[in-house]
Amino acid sequence: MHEGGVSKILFVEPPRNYWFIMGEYLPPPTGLLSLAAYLRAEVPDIEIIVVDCQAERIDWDGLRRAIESTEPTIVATSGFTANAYTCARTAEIAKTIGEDIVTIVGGSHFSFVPEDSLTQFAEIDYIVRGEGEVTLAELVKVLQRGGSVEKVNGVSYRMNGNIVHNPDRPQIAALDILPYPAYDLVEHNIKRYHFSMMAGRNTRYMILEGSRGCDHRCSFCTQWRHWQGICRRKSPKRIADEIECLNETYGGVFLWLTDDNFEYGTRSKELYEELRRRKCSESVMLFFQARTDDVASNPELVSKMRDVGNYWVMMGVESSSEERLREFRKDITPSDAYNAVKVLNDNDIFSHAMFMIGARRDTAESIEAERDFSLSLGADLAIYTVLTPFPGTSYYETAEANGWIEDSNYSHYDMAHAIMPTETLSRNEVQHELYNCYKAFYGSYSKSISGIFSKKKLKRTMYRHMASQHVLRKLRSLI
Ligand code: B12
Ligand code: SF4
Repeated sequence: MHEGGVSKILFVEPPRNYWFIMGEYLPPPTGLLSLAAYLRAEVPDIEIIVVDCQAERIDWDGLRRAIESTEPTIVATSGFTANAYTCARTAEIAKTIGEDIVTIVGGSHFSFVPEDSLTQFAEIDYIVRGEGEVTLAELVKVLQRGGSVEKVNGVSYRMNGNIVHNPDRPQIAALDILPYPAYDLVEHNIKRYHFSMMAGRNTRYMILEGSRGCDHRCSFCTQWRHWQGICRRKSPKRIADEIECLNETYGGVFLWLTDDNFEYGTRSKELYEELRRRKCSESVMLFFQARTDDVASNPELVSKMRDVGNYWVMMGVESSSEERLREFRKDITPSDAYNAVKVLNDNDIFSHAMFMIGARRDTAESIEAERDFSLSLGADLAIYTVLTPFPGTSYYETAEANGWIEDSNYSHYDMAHAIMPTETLSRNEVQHELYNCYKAFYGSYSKSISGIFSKKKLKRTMYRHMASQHVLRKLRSLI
């Protein structure tokens, strides 16, 4: 259809709202940069441009002008569920500028609902499902040089009025073969990337991948399914090399590992050995997401990672109820949470605990118990979220089959909007309970004062920033 004409691809990070619960931030578009790097290596004759609307303060009209002036033959963008409409709008703008511009989207949302998305959004030509690098490169080659799209595994598209889903593509065996994300394509923006609440407005924030996938099977989580139930890890040497490159070449200091489950037990010894030999470990602030059981059972390794720059750990505590944890298939206990927070606090690592309310059997009483539990843990930060039925999760299948989903506006699927009622609470009451959780955590005057004047620098930064962000007021406006 578009044979022979492809020569310029524009990767777009569209205008988006930030997640107000964690204050103000500006993240680099790491997923797009990873795709761009692989494409550049595989299809050297294609011109690649990345436009990051947030960093460049470009609104929708500005994006239109950017597409007009760059005259791309392909526009590609990425989104998870809460961002799905911004991807469709990007594709729509491209199509109004030129019907021949090929539009491609990917990411964890579109991968799970390709049929619905192609039905709903006529402006999207191709959906790349699952891992993107190899599929995108093959698709671009076919579009550019001719060939049969039917042979490109991992793609969904329309053909002769039907929607076609080519077979899934096997994933890359070893992640170390991937080139480093193409941060050079956004070099002019790098000084702008920051995460105010976590590291301050002037600390350079960058994101890097240490692994893809997870060996666990939590019912509310899209990640393990997105990566075909397999966990692949980069080697410790490769991760350390990337950390060093981000720090020394680009000045990255606050470095967020995308790994959904860092796994101290299986990886930190070697990563520690790699990092302790490098100068960058003295200046980076590493952020990990980890499981409470793993942190609790590996205090020595946690302590070692602190020595090489791991300052902040976020853990999915989820609930104080054994029953709820079983329902979530989370495979942890509430006492893991106490032990894990203690390990982090003892090692002067910022302890960040995530909780989830709004499960089907939650009541006002059970949520109050969860609130009390969260306050008793002693974590530096508690973030409360609402159980959200993301397409692709097993929870979604149950919720859909039982008719629990009351809001199908994907832009509300940000874990701050209540999407479902529980057996005893209306959706609005769940929303109110979320507000009550934050009020309990941030609302007390004495807690805020002790946070603002805490001995821990990160805690002071966090409380000072959050005090200026009016999170409670914003949450109240959702009720
Ligand atoms: C870093 C991160 C953040 C950062 C910055 C994100 C950003 N750039 O905006 C912050 C902290 C701000 C954040 C916020 C949120 N996040 Co977040 N975040 C992540 C995290 C950890 C890493 C993202 C990343 O860079 N991955 C690495 C890249 C390479 O992977 P990828 O994006 O999946 O891309 C690959 C493929 O999917 C595919 N692909 C993707 N896009 C495209 C596009 C094309 C054209 C093609 C061909 C292929 C393709 O190819 C890529 C390479 O193989 C992911 C979890 C994860 N491990 O991915 C969660 C994740 C994306 N976040 C999630 C959520 C829910 C949120 C929040 C809504 C709430 C919350 N509780 O955190 C907010 C919303 C923010 C907003 N309003 O936009 C969920 C999304 C679930 C879903 N299905 O919707 C995830 C998956 C976490 C999870 N465990 O569930 N997040
Ligand atoms: S919630 Fe965490 S532990 Fe559970 S499957 Fe998802 S990434 Fe793995």
